[in-house]
Amino acid sequence: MLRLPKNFETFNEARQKSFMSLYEAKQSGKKVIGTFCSYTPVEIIHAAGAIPVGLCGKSEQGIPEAEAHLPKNLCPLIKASYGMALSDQCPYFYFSDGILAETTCDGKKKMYELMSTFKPVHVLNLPQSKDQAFAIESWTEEIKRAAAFLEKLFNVTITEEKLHDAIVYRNRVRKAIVDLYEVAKLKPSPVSGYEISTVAESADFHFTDDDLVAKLEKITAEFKSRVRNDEGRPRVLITGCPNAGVRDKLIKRLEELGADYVCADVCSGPRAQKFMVDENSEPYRAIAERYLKINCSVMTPNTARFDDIKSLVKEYQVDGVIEMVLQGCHTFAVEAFNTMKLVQEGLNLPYLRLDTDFSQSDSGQIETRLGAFIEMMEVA
Ligand code: BJ8
Repeated sequence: MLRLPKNFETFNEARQKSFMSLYEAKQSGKKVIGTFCSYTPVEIIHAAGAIPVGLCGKSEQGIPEAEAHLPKNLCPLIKASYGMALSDQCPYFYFSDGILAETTCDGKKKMYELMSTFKPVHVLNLPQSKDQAFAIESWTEEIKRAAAFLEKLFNVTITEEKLHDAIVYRNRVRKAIVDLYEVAKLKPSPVSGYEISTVAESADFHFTDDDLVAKLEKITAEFKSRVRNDEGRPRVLITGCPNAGVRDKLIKRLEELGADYVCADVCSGPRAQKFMVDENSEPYRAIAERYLKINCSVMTPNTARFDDIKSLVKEYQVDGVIEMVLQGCHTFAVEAFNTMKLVQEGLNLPYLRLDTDFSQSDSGQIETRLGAFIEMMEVA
């Protein structure tokens, strides 16, 4: 009989429900692998018979505990992720049998060293540049090495057939998520971007045997059937660091103030979800190729990100771009200079950069800047 975490009673209802579905999966013998990055090839986790679960910290919770071990000026995403794990406050980390981590930014890869003292952690060495010929070779080998870690951890064999089934399944889920995001291409979008992204992100916490794809397709159809009459609201693309930890003070407030959040150039958004794994090639190589297409600022150079922003602005009929940079994230902070140039000079659109963390202390200041930004945008 598995033990519930000691602070289980303090979880809110939604969290308790999601945790209980994972608890039941564990009771039935399922294994769980925690992940922290969009570069983690989840197909090998499925093929090992385990459930992948995204573990990134999304609030201030865990940060005080993390700061006992980590520098205060580190990125809040890293501190919250580590602190939640360390203090047993993350139900998903609690039930993870192991972690598939990656060498993305310096803060994360050094944090994993500390995390490995209380959970089995395997780190994939992600190439820092995807344009070099050796990148695809070494990344394919890294994915095979991670698969071997899972085989050993769970005493299973990842067959080519299981890997193929996992590839087909994840492609279907990705396609359903892209279709969901694309509801916001309608003008006006029938649903708020806050609502769309809430549903899209909840797909990461699907632990039951229900058909996730069917569920997403049903919600997408329902969203498309909605009618909204408030035309003339400016349409915004948000780019930069992952924004789950600042959703309320940024996305929710932006929409309450009168703009529509229609698109995200972030690693969990349509930009990365649109890449599929080739179902007809050698599976490890095909998986490696798919994940290396992700445009994250940890890569150098990362020029394809700017091509993506250009296409997304056009496809989603965007009137302005907001870049959110988390405190201590050097790669996105440096790259922001080029985003600003592209948006202001190349696309001739208003650009707003917000540097923030997971605290609420700057909510008022952000609200004032969002209000002024909305006034600058001209609705096409
Ligand atoms: S693919 S965006 S999830 S690395 S943790 S880099 S915010 S300093 S999260 Fe990321 Fe993978 Fe890229 Fe996406 Fe900066 Fe903070 Fe590092 Fe961060």
